[in-house]
Amino acid sequence: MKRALITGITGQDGAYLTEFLIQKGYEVHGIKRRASLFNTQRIDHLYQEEHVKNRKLILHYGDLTDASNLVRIIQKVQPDEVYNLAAQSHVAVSFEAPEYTSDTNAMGTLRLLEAIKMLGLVEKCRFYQASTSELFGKVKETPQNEETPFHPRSPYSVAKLYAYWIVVNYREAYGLYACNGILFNHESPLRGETFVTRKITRALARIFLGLKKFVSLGNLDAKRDWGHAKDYVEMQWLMLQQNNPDDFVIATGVQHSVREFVELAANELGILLKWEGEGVDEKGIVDRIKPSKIEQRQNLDLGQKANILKPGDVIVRVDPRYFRPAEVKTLLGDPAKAKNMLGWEPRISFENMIQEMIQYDLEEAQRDHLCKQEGFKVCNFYE
Ligand code: NDP
Ligand code: GDR
Repeated sequence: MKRALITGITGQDGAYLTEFLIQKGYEVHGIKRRASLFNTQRIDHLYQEEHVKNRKLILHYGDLTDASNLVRIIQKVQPDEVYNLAAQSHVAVSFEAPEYTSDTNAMGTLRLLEAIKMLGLVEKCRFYQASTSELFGKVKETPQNEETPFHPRSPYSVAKLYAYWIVVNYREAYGLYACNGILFNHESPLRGETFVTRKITRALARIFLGLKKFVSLGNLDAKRDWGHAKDYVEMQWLMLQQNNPDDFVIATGVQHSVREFVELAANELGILLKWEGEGVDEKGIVDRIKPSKIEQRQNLDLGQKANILKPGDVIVRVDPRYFRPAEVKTLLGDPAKAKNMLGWEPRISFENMIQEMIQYDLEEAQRDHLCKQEGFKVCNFYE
């Protein structure tokens, strides 16, 4: 039985990858951070109590900023494959916490690689690094592939650039089987609530149920190549199953703007939007409600919801708080190498992904709606 160690197991990709590897018959070990509240919600359904024999998922406390603890865990686990998914992964936050972001995303990667080398596991252990399309930043050519020059635009991506090259270096210097997956944005119902896609689906679902009036967003014209996380974790595994290690761009090859994402998500709820204003005055205004779509949602007991929203209501506002000091305006990937060499095709369409995210967030919002109706306090979440 193969043994995998996943850093960042409590995150979006960590959860999907754990599920995937367990299905493949792996024993999965994960590093979780000590937090003052539980932070394992995304993988709780896979967890088994300590006394269960032959457990498939085993968690270890740890942190990428603590080298001795990484050495201890790797020594104990003796992994066949390490997936380094842990990161301070929010680009905007990296401008506010640049040093911590660099320590985790750049030095954390080095610490893992050094631990593998020091423990004499270079022959046994394969290494996957969560690299990113943010490396392309201020893009030099479109679409971006493995040969496109990098120009990172944030402390997050500068740190990931170091991680990218130190992985290449350990491959060339020590013969470690190590791969960079240069993944473009990938989303799902498990996406963190402050990334733009989940922020939109979550907010629109809450607006739809009358729990919130409007959502504040930043640059609506930013364009991304958005795929589904479930499709992308399969790639992370595939990269480690080849004869030779290599780096791969993983993307759909299709691009949408944040504005289009908002429109499609709203449409999924039966809301047609029109846009008014420009720059920081820009607003998304309810133009029409589509009764047929609302009917589709009758199972959620939303009969009266169409009345909560009416044409003329402003449900999206642009707020300069969400503009970034240096923006990545556009990203579009060319996944030809992964398609040819790994035989990979994304399966879940952009539209189906939005549908799934809206459905999930509607169910969450409905729970809060019921609580509110019963007189319980509903938390106002940060964005
Ligand atoms: P998430 O933000 O959902 O998850 C990040 C994970 O890293 C969490 O488990 C988090 O723990 C953990 N973590 C953060 N800091 C540390 C630390 N110092 N020590 C140990 N663990 C830490 O990210 P995703 O799942 O979306 O992304 C996975 C990886 O892929 C990240 O490295 C990201 O930068 C990269 N990436 C993501 C893309 C995407 O579109 N999702 C695209 C390209 C690259 P906790 O739960 O406690 O916060
Ligand atoms: P990104 O994802 O920065 O691409 O990094 P995010 O969803 O945060 O932003 C995408 C684009 O949307 C614009 N935007 C907003 N972004 C957020 N978060 N909140 C807003 O209100 C908002 N309004 C507009 C942003 O300016 C940006 O242009 C993600 C992370 O998962 C990284 O870890 C990963 O490396 C890259 O994707 C690929």
